[in-house]
Parts: sequence; C-alpha cells; structure tokens
Amino acid sequence: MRETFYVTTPIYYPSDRLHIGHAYTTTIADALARYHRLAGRDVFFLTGSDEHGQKIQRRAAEKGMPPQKYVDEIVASFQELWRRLNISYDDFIRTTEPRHERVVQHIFRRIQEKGDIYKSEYEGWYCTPCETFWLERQLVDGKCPDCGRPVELLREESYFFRLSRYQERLRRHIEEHPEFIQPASRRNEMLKFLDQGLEDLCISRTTFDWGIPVPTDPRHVVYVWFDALSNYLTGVGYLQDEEKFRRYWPADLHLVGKEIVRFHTIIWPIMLMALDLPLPKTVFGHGWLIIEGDKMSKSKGNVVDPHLLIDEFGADAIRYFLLREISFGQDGNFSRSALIQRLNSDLANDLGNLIHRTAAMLERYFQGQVPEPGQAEDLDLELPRLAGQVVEEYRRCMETYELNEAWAAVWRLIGRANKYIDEAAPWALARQGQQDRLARVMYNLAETIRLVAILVYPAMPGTAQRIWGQLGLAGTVEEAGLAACQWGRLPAGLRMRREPPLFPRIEEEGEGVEAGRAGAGRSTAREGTAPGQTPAQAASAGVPAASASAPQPLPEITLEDFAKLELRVAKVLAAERVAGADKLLKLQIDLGGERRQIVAGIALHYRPEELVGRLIVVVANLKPARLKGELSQGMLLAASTEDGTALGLVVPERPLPPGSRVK
Ligand code: ME8
Repeated sequence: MRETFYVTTPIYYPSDRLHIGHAYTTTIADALARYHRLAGRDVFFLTGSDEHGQKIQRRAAEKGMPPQKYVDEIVASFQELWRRLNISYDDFIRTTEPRHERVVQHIFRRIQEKGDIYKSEYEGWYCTPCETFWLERQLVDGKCPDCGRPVELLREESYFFRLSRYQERLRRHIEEHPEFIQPASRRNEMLKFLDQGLEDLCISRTTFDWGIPVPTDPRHVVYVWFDALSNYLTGVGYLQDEEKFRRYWPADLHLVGKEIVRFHTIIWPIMLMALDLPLPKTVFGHGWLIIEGDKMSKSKGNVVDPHLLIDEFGADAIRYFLLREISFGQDGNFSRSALIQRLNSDLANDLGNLIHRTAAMLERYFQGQVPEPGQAEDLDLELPRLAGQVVEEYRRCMETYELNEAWAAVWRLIGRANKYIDEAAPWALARQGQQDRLARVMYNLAETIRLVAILVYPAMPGTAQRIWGQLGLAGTVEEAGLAACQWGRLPAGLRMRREPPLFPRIEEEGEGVEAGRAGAGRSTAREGTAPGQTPAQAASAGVPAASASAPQPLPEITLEDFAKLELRVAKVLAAERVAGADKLLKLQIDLGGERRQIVAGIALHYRPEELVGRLIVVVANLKPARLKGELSQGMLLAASTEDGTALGLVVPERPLPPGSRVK
C-alpha cells in the first residue's frame, strides 16, 4: 500500500468573507498536499467551514437572515475563492452537514458513557468572537486575553469534559513526541500552559440554539469547538467509511494559525484519548500575516481581499509570494511593495529570464529543438551537480516544514543557471562554431528548466504545467512526480516553444516612470551579454529607457547590440488616462497590421486627445510588463531634460507607414 499523507486546514468561520490570512494557511496546505502527491503518496487534503455557534447565529441575525441561508451564501464564496486559488482539496466539510452532526453526537455520547462528561453549572466569562471560555483570573484588563475584545458573563447549566483527567498523559505525549507541536516555540508555550493545571471544559450551551443538539439532552447544543474539531474525523470517514478512516487516520498534519494551537494540542488530543483513537502526528502553528505592522481586522480597515490580488497578479504569483516571503512559523509582513518586489525579482527576472533566454537561444541555434548534449567541460558539470543537491535539500525542507528554505534552494538553482548563461556565453560558442559545446550548454539549460518546473509545482501548479508544455513534454507534472527529477531525463529532440513571458514585470507609478516605460529596461533579457560585460551593463546598454536622466555615459555598445532593438514607427489609435496613476497614459497603437497596447509615463506632458492620430517611435521587442495592472507591450521613445520638467516625443520627421523600422 502507498504511504499516505493526511493534511487539514482549520475550518473557517463563515462570519465574514475570507481574507488573505485564510488564503495563506490554505495555500500552504495545498502546496504540501501537492508536494506529497509529487512524492508519490496517497494524499487526503481536507478543508471546510465551521458553521455553528453564537457568533454565526448573531451575524445571521444582524443580516436578518436564517442562519442556514446565511452560511450557505458565505460558504459558497469560500469555495469560489479556493477554486480561483487552485486549491486541490479532496473534501470540503461543512459542520452543518448531517454526516458531521451524526459523528459529533456519537462522540459526545461515547465520551459521556465513559464517564468523562458530567453536568454542572458554568459561571464565568465568554469571548464570542473567539468562541472561548475564560476564568476571571485569565482576563487581561477585563478583556479577552487572546483578541483583546470585551467578554460576556455567562451563568448556565452545562456539560463539562474532564480534561483534568488526561493532563499527565497529554504532557507525556508532548514531551515524548517533539514533532507533535511545531515549531518548538509553540510546544514550549503549551507545556507552560499545562503547568498551570487544566480546568474541566464547558462543552455545551443553552442560551442559543444554533448548534448540534446534545443527544441525551437536546435543550443543550454542543460547544462549537467540540463540534468543529471533530470535523477532522468526519472528513476521513469516521463511523461511515471504515476503510477510508483506517487508511488516513491519524492525520499527518493539522495546519493552523498560532492562535488556535491550544485548541488543537490540548482539547483535541484529549478528545481523541477519550475516544481511544491515535493522536495526529503534527500540529503546526504558523505565524500571522501582519499588514504594515498591524494585525488585520475589519475595524482597522486593513483587510486584504485575496480576490483583488488574484485579479491583479494571478493566483500563482500570490501563492508563490505567500509561500516564499514569510518565514514559515513566524509572523510576516504583507505589503503590496514587498509583493511587487518579490514577483519582479524572482518570477519576472530570475525564472522568467531563464526561460525566455533559453527558449530564444534554442530557437536561434537549434530551430527550437533540444539538442543531444555534446562534450562537457568542467563548467558544464557544475549545474547537474548543483541540481542534485538542490533536489535533496528541497525534499528535506518540505518534509520538515522548512518551506521557504525549499523555495530558496530552487531559486539558487535558477540563479546559477542564469549565471551559467553569462559564463558559458552561448552566443560566443555559436560565433566560434563550437556546435558540440553549444549543444551541451543548451541541453543543460533546458534540463534545468524541466527540473524547476517539477520543483515549483507545489507553489505554482499552473505555471509549472505551462513550462512543462512549453518544453514540449507530454502529460502532467504531477504524473511525472519527483522521481522525474533525475538529471538527464529530458529527451533530446523536443521542441521548446517561445511564449509570452509567464510573469510580466510590474511597474509601479512613481518609481522612475518618466518616459515610455522608464525602468522596465532594468530587467530585460540578458541574452545578449557580450564578453567582458556584466549582465547589468549589457541590459542597461541594450535599453535606452530613461537614459536621458542618467548622469554617467553608458558603456560603449556594438552595432550588433543596437541591432537587437526593434524600433518601429507606430500610429496612436486611442489614448486615455490610467485610473489611479497621475503620470500614466494607456495608448492603443497600430504597428503596421498589429494592434498593441502600451502604457507610457507621459501624462504630465501630453493630454490623451492630442496624441490620437500621431506617429511615434516604439521599442517593439521590449518584454511586456504591467503598470498599475495594465499590460504594456512595448515602450514609446521620448526625450526629457535631466530634471524631467520638459519632455518631448521622438517622432519621424515626415509621415511613414506604421511598422516602418527605425535603424
Ligand atoms: O479559528 N495570518 O476560524 P477562523 C495568518 N473556526 N493566518 C490567518 C490570519 C492571519 N492574519 N487570519 C486568519 C477559526 N488566519 C475556527 C477554526 S478548526 C477546527 C476551527 C487563518 O475563520 C489561520 O489559519 O477564525 C487561523 O488559525 C484561521 O485562519 C482562523 O480562522
């Protein structure tokens, strides 16, 4: 039988629409599920919604809706978000489903029969937003110690669960299984929490009715956390599909935010002990996404909507950012500028350039076909060696939940491959007629891209599959699996297609946007690096963007360098301002039979209407980029004074048909 991997996310409250924090947890769980599938395991990935309790009942009442109708609507939006984010869950559990209500009632009855549930009276505090009971001494300034919001005094008849009876058994388990609570800092917190002694837990309520009735006493509804935690059993067929349950239980990983580690490592394991079921292997409490230094909250108005981010940047870019930027386990800042910087540097530049340069050179030197690798020199052996090490390190990091280290390793390989292009200088080999060595270099590059496609799959499934297809490989990345990461399995003869960039560079207004698309040139492909030049020099030499303001003369270039620029005359068909960007105009241009859109930083100098019908000059082969979310497929030429106060378009001196080449 194949090894299994059962991973869960928290089931989220439908008290509101989900935000980027929820997307963070679910993306990590999805990446892990996909990684384990790649590794050949039989994966079960469960997510869902936590629909009962006082908080939800009140929210529904505020909206004037019956609770079931209210949750149905919100939960549909959860599922829509997961679809857009490409979340590959195997089941979505809703706690209002009959299959779950049955399981919860059974669990309640079973623990009661065992003598671990008794009836008494609860008198104490309750935080409804957290759905948590607190003792007077646990409050901080009379407020909830977790969220700082006001608490309510409760006094009602309740059923209690004898947590205290299992305290020592739980402590022993935590001490003997260091992998049970991760990271280690959370484990220490939980051991300290146990030192204070466990109080028995109130597990039923009588003052509202939106919950699962206690089977033996239906005036009570089951406490929402007792109900919610049980989802991890319902979801894998407990009491319904014994074969499935035996296959996947115990869970390998409950992934949760740090604020709910206590529920998952104290209450949940004790419920399982009382049911004589094995405990999950690991509860991992990750850190929070912080927005510009502040916790996200509705009242602060800083809630980030993942839908808008997906609209603007695409699902894979957002997934990659969440997985790469935040040190897994710790809190991490989420900001638009960090996002753009990360996407530009890692995706548009590093990954994008590697693919673009390789595809372009394969086309130029081998009609797009991956050649049989020729004789290798020392330099050519380094990349395969590094690839082997990176695959090993990647596996180790994924298995031990050092996720961002795994991506860092992959990007070391990508970085090395880009440097290898500069060092091996395929264009020089081609000039010197060294076909054999050139074939080796190009094979190595294409093979690195194949490995990278597999390795990035858990983070960016769509992108990985596109790269796979671009290389001419059949089937899916997931079917190929990690086993295909062996160097040298790329068959010669495949045809690698040249495709538009996977991740156009994103330009934000204000950072050097002066003329056509100033700044974009910094990241253009480095294919043409000449011997003795650094890639940066070659890139800046190759692109005249905003160079009017450059104080230093640029390094000399050859005619060949200049010939790489495809400058053409274009006619402006339409022009308009870009919303939310003072400096930008969006132009529709005719390039001689081809229509394109370009975005130019000239709005302070030209009104849209004065441009329509005019001839301009554009760099037609500049890598497309996005500015304020608008696609720009080229750059117009303009000259400006060094301080940027005066600017004029570069135009042909007499009328010429659109598409005419500028040489
Ligand atoms: O707690 N940063 O549901 P919930 C990172 N229903 N992760 C965040 C986050 C942030 N700023 N905000 C939320 C519940 N999360 C219960 C769970 S499980 C049996 C019951 C994520 O809707 C994180 O995973 O309040 C956190 O634990 C979870 O959303 C809380 O979701």
